[in-house]
Amino acid sequence: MNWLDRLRESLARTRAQLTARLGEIVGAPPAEFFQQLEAALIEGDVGVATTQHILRQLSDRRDARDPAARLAVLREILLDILGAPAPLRLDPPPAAVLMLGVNGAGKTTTIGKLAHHLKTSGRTVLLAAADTFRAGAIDQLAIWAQRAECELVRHAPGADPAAVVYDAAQAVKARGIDVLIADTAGRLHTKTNLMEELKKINRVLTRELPGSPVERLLVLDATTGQNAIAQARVFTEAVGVTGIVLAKLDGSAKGGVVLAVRTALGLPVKFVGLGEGLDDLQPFDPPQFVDALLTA
Ligand SMILES: Nc1nc2c(ncn2[C@@H]2O[C@H](COP(=O)(O)OP(=O)(O)OP(=O)(O)O)[C@@H](O)[C@H]2O)c(=O)[nH]1
Ligand SMILES: [Mg+2]
Repeated sequence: MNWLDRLRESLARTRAQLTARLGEIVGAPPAEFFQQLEAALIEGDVGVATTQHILRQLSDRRDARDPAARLAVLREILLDILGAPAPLRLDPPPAAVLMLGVNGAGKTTTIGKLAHHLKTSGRTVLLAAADTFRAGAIDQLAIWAQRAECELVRHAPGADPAAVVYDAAQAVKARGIDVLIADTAGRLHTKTNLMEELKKINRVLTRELPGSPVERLLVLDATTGQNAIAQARVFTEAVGVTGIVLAKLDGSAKGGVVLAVRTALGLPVKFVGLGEGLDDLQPFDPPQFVDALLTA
């Protein structure tokens, strides 16, 4: 199956909710069309604010009064919201990627998949096991390092995560490795001390890799829907998020949260996770996404 088919399959449940409904209502009189579209978007977890934004844009467009043109106009509006693709900043090397997110969002799995993706595109990768908090977290990352065939810097469980990141930064500089990816402990975004620890890790990275791009990717679980927005706000305030990875889009009926993330936070979605395998991470492509969402 190619990437587009995988994406379409992953969005099947969101699409079933949205597109089937759109098909039924697209020829309806304007008032009814808008009312039904609003309900469909809210159910697809597009969020209230983003839904209102979409409806406002749509009602401002004269060409959307023609039922035959409605879907095409809607497509344009969604594309406008999502903006241009936002690739990872990795140059000049060594670059760092700090993986953030609440417990179980999909950070460690995303790191494994991202390492594989980067290696496939010809970059060398080193993983830093800076989740020293959860039992088993270091071994879990070690398994991914093996699968993706990349290097790993680890300390003992319970060690200072900032010290792991410090050693990893020295290692990428000394060995000429292109990308350092740091795992972090899942944390309740409400725990202040844990957020402070994250700031420290981030400081070490920027200090030890001067002049290097540091991506701070927030992994959001697509199945949590609107709650993801609240999480993103807190991480953004703590360390300044540079992009979103929307994990577990496969099987979620809430793919619309991609749009909410973009309008509510102004943050680009950089990758989507479509499963638990090495190949299941895809750079986010707005036109592909909108087509997979709207085309039955
Ligand atoms: N279906 C699916 N499952 C995923 C995806 N990404 C992660 N998972 C699963 O989600 C669960 C949690 O993933 P982890 O990568 O361990 O999450 P984490 O954020 O590192 O969790 P903590 O370290 O506990 O904070 C695992 O069972 C993963 O296999 C995805 O894109 N699709
Ligand atoms: Mg983890």
